[in-house]
Amino acid sequence: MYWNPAIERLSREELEEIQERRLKALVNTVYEYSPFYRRRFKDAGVHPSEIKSLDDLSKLPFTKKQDLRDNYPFGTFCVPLSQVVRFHASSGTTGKPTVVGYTANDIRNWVESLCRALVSCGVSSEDIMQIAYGYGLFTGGLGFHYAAERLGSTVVPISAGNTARQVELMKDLGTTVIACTPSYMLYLSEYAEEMGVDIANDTNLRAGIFGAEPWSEETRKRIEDKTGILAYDVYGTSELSGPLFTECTERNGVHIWADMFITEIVDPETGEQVGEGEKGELVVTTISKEALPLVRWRTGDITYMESDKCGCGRTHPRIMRTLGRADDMLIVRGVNVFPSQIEHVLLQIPEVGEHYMIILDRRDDGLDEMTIQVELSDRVSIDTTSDILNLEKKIAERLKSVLNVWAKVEVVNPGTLQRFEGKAKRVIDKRKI
Ligand code: DLL
Repeated sequence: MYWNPAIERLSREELEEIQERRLKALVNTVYEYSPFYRRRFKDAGVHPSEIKSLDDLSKLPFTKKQDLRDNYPFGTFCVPLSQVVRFHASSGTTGKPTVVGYTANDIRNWVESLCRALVSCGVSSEDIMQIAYGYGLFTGGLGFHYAAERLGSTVVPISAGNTARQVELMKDLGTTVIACTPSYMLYLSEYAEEMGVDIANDTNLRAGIFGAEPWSEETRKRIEDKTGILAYDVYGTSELSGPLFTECTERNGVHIWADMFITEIVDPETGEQVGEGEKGELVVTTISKEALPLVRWRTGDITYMESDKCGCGRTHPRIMRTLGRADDMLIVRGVNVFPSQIEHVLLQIPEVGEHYMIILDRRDDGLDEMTIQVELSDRVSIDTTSDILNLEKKIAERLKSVLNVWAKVEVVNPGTLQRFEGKAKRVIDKRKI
């Protein structure tokens, strides 16, 4: 099933033709209407007239989160505020928030993008969708809300949190699809169990659309095993509009709609484009946004791209599961470690539960120390101290073989570590406090 079959199955050549046309229009618009971009282009010594084909993309300067912060709140907008119909904003925990503005067309295109995505993972007007992403300035709730309604699905706009109510309404209203962070789904399924509700047998839930934070294949498997649903990945960032892209039923990467976005993967250090299938930072140029168009937006997310035609028949390129953000990378005793690698190792060990915390500290002798607290799975019973010690040793050895750095492992009882209703925060870096 397709939402927009004519566009979703365009040939590569036709898509490139659209991209080229829209890219030329974009550079002219931003140069004319945005003092920020005009200055940027001048500093980079490039004029819109030099952008003649997609190959010229790399002549353009990058745009970064700091640029939006430096020009807070509206300095990067390309339309007068009278044309802006909505704002969203990032939480701003690490500085000024970034504000995103939308024209009526921007909202329409955002909805179009997510409708294509939702249909590609099998959502239809028959579904009852429980939207458990936060509503408000965060883009998750309202993004899903508008698209699900446009599809004709029945929306349960419950927002994040209030977990007992989530379980109760899921049962009573017959929710078939849930949208929330994967960490919240883990918590919700555990909570349901405590309430005596078995999601697999006592509810109609059949699929979940999970994203807004990195998650591994192992987490997907754990969620699916616990709840009997199919778990799909959804990717997006507030600056690009919000949740925009999901996996299709092939579940082999997230389709990025190439008529609206041009994607590149670059080496995060040098900014040079890398080859097909090589890992690097995702850079996106928006070719249909009006209020806040982004030229070569550095997402910070590390992934790789596949552009061969997908088994679902869609021609738009796919990005693979993101490894995390370049700035999430931890440097422990000089070794680069992504939290997602730790999750990958932990959840392959059957005795281990789904919840973990990574704590970094600096010892008196100046060396970094990484402690990983992980819960014992509620499905196994290990009682003796020596069994726990053996398990901790096994986990530490597995981690060392993948990460190349030792971690101190502490196995704790099920239910003792913090749970999250929105994006999980699993790293505490005391070295920075
Ligand atoms: O998280 C938008 C969103 C809402 C996406 C609901 C999906 C579902 P921001 O708060 O701006 O926007 O955070 C964007 O979250 O750069 C990634 O680092 C991370 N992220 C989002 N989706 C995924 C995913 C929303 N599927 C930042 N896998 C991005 C890994 C993800 N990381």
